Amino acid sequence: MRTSVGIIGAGPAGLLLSHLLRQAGIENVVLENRTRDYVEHRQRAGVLEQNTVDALRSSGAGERMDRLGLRHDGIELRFAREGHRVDFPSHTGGRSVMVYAQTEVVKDLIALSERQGGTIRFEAEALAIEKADTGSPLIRYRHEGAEHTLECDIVAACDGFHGIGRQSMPPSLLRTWSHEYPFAWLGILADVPPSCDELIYANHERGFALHSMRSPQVSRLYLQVAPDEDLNAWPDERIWAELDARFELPGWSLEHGPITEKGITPMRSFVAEPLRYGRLFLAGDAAHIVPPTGAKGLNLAAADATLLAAAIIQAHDKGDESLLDAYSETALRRVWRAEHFSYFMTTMLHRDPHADEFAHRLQLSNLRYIASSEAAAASLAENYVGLPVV
Ligand code: FAS
Ligand code: PHB
Repeated sequence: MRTSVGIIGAGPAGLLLSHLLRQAGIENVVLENRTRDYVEHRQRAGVLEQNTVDALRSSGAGERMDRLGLRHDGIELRFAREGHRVDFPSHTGGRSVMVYAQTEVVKDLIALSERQGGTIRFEAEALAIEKADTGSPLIRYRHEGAEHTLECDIVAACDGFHGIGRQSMPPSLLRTWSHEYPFAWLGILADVPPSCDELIYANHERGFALHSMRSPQVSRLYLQVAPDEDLNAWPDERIWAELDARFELPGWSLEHGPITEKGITPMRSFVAEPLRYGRLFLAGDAAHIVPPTGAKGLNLAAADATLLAAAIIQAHDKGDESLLDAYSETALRRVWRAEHFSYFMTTMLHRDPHADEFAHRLQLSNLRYIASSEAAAASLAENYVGLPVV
């Protein structure tokens, strides 16, 4: 089989890239090793920054998001038994975020591909990327028990942290940086209306907690736990008791309800450079990972897809490869900004079990500064809603 762009991975990066290329009339094929049902129900991100909202809307993929998504104009920082709201529009010229789960974005993009004659091969495992340093790269993949070859002009590895894309870069070319955190997140979905209209990020001496949501009927909540935490040690009652303790605020209480899903997410920062080798390009988690405290994972994937799509379209329509040549440097400038913001939010809000009381008081000082300074609040707001994709 032959196509213009071979895309590995039907996550946000691969699906948005495929959608944007199809809108521009550029043929592409997506190879996804999991089933459609699996990728549509894999619980991950919950917040879309302004750029992602704009990209979905402007490309005709935002109708259901605008119908079901929840626009959020701020977040609450909760610490020392106080709550302080950080407003977004007043600090960012009207920009905000949308609470709309990654699962829903994936469903919308797959449904659009199906309606518009796109090609997504599910249960198709990419085995190798070959000839990336030539004008005719190819992807070897297994589908329905047989091995196949997909010949392309360009390969986009949108195959996540454990995919083959990054591993297909020459080791002599690739440089990586990583940082592990001494904690993880225990996340739950609960059939109970959110206890607050907005997200609450809580710094408590017992540890970090996050109040988020999926709809007016479903809450999404997270607790900081040890990196090797045993999920079996967390019955529902213990989870609710710990959340109550960490969100404590006079006159406020957390609504409890049936927990329908629970899981533990490790925390790491990771960046690989460069994002290109010949006709092979990396996008999304294949190239970088952020701790979810800054709600940047999905949004970085979407920004990479937007940048890479624009570069491929310009090369295809005008024969001008200048954006393709600049893709790695342009994307990485944004990646490192999001890495810093995610590290900043994570280290300000989580209790490092190895840190001393001095570190904790620095955290409280930083939180009080954001709560009392327009400049500090504006800096958090503009990073949270997402700096323009340039
Ligand atoms: P993805 O990992 O989403 O997609 C890659 C796809 O490639 C997968 O479907 C995979 O099956 C496929 N693939 C891999 N190898 C393949 C092969 N050889 N052949 C074919 N297909 C292959 N971010 C937040 O902002 N907030 C959160 O709360 C949050 N929670 C998370 C929880 C978990 C458990 C994880 C792992 C991540 C979380 N993230 C969160 C980050 C997450 O949203 C990612 O940033 C986002 O999924 C990145 O999208 P992609 O780059 O498309 O990668
Ligand atoms: C979520 O709703 O899953 C969510 C929201 C904000 C974050 C991380 C996760 O920072």
